Amino acid sequence: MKCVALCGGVGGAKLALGLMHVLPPDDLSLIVNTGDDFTHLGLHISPDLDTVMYTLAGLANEQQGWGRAGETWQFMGALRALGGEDWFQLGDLDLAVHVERTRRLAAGETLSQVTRGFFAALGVGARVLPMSDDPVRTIIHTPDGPLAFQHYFVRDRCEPEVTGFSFAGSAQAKPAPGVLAALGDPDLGCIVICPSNPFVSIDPIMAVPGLRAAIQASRAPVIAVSPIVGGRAIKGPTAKMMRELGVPQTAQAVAAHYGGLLDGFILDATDAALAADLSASGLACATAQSVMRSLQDRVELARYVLDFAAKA
Ligand code: FO1
Repeated sequence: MKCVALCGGVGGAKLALGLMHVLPPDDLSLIVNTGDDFTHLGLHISPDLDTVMYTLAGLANEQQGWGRAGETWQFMGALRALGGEDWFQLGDLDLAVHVERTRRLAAGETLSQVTRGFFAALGVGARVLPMSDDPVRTIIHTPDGPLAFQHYFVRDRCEPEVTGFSFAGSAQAKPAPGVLAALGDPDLGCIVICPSNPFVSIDPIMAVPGLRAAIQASRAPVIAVSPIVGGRAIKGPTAKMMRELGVPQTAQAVAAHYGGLLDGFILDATDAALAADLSASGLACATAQSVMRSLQDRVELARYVLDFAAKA
């Protein structure tokens, strides 16, 4: 079955890995959020593309949720000794990706071309597409003014109260090459919205002109996996953001956030009662083991999502 998955940070990369193990490489396209991207120390950093790359290549530091396993921090130590900015940790192995991506972009390559080159070099077969090759930057709005995403997420440790989001550059951004073709493929069997943060991992993708319409126009069922389990986010600030936005921290609220896009919604087994309520409201729901700890969990959830889509 051909599948397109929309993914952001850690939760998205985990399910993407499961999908990669279940589907032949040509049948899986990942559309990855680039709203977290920023320039730091003169380097172009693409965190969600890197989290997906390291995860699919088996190089990820899984406990940390970002960066590489077996990392060393000599560069950061030397940078700190010089009085350089050290709030954003760049490991010695990870640094090679940022330096080389920055060099290739400066030489005129697009983010898609750089991504294709890196994934080929690391032996990852899945088709991984940035949502856009144009700059889109997630801005976090707070009572004290707007914050760049990484300043909110890393420097300020997600502590500021969130009052809203905007995606700078989205109005001028075009879907990256291959994105609309993947979503418009007549043989597409499923569009998966991974259990990523709806606000800062999925909404930036939807903000790229043409993407939401392409998803709506597709005959393929759109299946989302809830990032909220039992009222809590599996990882990251999703539940805190919902609370601050006055949105109930429930899987139902996530389904409502995606509105009419969804043909199906998968909740964690602990939210079975919610699933019954949602099904009664007309949204096809199912429950599964959605907290992915092992590779087997990722593979089984991926298989479950695809089976659910086949029946939707
Ligand atoms: N997240 C942190 O919480 N602290 C860091 O120091 C940090 C460094 C970092 C370096 C490269 C990279 O690709 C990601 C990094 N992240 C870090 C994660 C980053 O903030 C991502 O945007 C989040 O994972 C959300 O997607």
